[in-house]
Amino acid sequence: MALVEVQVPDIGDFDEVTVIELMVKVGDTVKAEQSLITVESDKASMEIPSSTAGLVKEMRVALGDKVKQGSVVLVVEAAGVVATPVKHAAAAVAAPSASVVVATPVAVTPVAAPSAAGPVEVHVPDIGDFKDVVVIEVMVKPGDTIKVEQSLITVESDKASMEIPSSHAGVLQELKVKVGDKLNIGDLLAVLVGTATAVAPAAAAVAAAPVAVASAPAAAPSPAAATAGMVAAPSHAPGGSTLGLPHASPSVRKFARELGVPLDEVKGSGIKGRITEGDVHAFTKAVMSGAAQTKAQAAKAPAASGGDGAGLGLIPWPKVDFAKFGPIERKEMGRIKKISGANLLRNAVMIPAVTNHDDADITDLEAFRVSTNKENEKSGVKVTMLAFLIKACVAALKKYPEFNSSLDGDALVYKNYWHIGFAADTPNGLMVPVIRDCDKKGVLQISQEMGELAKKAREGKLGPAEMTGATFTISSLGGIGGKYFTPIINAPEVAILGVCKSTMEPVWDGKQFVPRLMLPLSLTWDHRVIDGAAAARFNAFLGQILSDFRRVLL
Ligand code: CAO
Repeated sequence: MALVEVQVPDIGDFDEVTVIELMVKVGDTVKAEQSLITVESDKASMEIPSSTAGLVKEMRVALGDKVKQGSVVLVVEAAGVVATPVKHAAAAVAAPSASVVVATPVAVTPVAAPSAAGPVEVHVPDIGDFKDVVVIEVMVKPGDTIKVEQSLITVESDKASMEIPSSHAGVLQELKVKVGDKLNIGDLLAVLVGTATAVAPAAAAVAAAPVAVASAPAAAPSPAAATAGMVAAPSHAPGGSTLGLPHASPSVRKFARELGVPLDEVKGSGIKGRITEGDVHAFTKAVMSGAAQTKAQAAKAPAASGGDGAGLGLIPWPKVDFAKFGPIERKEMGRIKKISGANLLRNAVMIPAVTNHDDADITDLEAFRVSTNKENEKSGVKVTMLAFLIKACVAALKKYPEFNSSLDGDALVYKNYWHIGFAADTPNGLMVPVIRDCDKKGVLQISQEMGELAKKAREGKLGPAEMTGATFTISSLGGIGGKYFTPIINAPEVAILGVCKSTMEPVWDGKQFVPRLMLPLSLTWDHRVIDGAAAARFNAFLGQILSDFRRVLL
């Protein structure tokens, strides 16, 4: 089998372009027309295809090399298929047939009268073989003053991107295309008014045109045309993105678009930070595995502490090298902490929450609880203050049903069941088991279920069904201490009750100060659903029930 040198074909006006991407390596089998390398000038990026099918035996270019027409890209052991057999002056190498963008002067059809000062239509010029090129960028807007040859839009095929220049000068009255539109030669792009200076006919609508170098050598650009109006794809200027577009080849951008990858979030590993197909692959993998998030994802679901606030338009989270100030130890947070952290952050950020603080006199209730526990000592079930609180809350939720509702768009969903969640402190982090149908259960049964669920939570044995469906949550720090706090609502619930440690306090009974056991209550509520007055009434009602539990029966 013959060894064939694949050369850079006629690339028009570009006498020296830089190799910015190698798309094949020694040992690869390439097809005819398959892209081998990407080269870039300051005006265009283009993929150089293979003229020959076969096995790559030798690479003759490296990243950063400058190449020009006739430079040998690689040596292929030809498989016998030659794309467009053409005798080349330098060697018997076929030139690529239709994949290289070069500049060629072509008249726009139709061209408006050059001297007219009235509206002038600008059309897509001859863009050679390219059909249905996609508008990927609009560079001007109505009202802009446009110069002759100023780029109006960028279009892209799978092999190249190119800018379409204006054939006339004037003020842009109307833009007829938008990003995503598919265009062909002659399509109306824009309407200009005012000075309508047209380009000299020969260069009027010179645009990047794909030229089949081998089959149509006569179509190569004249130097005059090339300098006059040719514009081919400056969408990836070296060293970063230009005009807001990421630094990547057309095929990589097409690939990213197909996958829905936001290319401007992909870090380029190629020369001058260029994004390669491998980078897009790696980014996709990272997002799919949960190791990374797109900005859109982060905005929807801010991460526990890793959220950088980008979606909220906040300044980034401070990054501090704590080791500079003293010895440190770094420990990854557990799974539950990460999950609950993300939920807490969302709820704290998205709910306009307000907290009302109040005290309930539980002197009599506590006495009753202690005596009940004494009587029930043998049963093994200890009645807790939290169980009484759950019953009291169900009574308050029934009286004020919006506290037992959820927001669904512009509607409120009122629930005719009363499942109460309670925050449980576990070695793995905060969990919220749910006791179902608390309206149908007595304090003893609630106490018993609570004990079992709290135990399961600490052992990490709660099933998903035991943690879902709550209509209201109580977070009790009563066994630990504190006075008041501001609990975070457990969405989609609309309120949560925080309870702290009861203390004996002097309370004025109208005649004198008497010692009463006072329980601090902190009710946080969603102000979209509940008003401050309703929250105060809810707390006051709860206080009444707790001070005289017989009211639960009413
Ligand atoms: N005031 C004074 N004492 C109280 C009290 C209160 N409000 N609530 C409970 N106590 C007492 C109990 O009577 C018990 O005392 P005895 O042992 O003398 O009887 C002691 O505190 C311990 O109670 P407990 O914590 O075992 O039981 P509980 O029903 O109060 O709470 C549970 C159960 C699961 C809620 C609790 O163990 C827990 O995990 N609390 C933490 C919840 C939490 O972390 N909330 C914060 C969420 S926001 O980060």
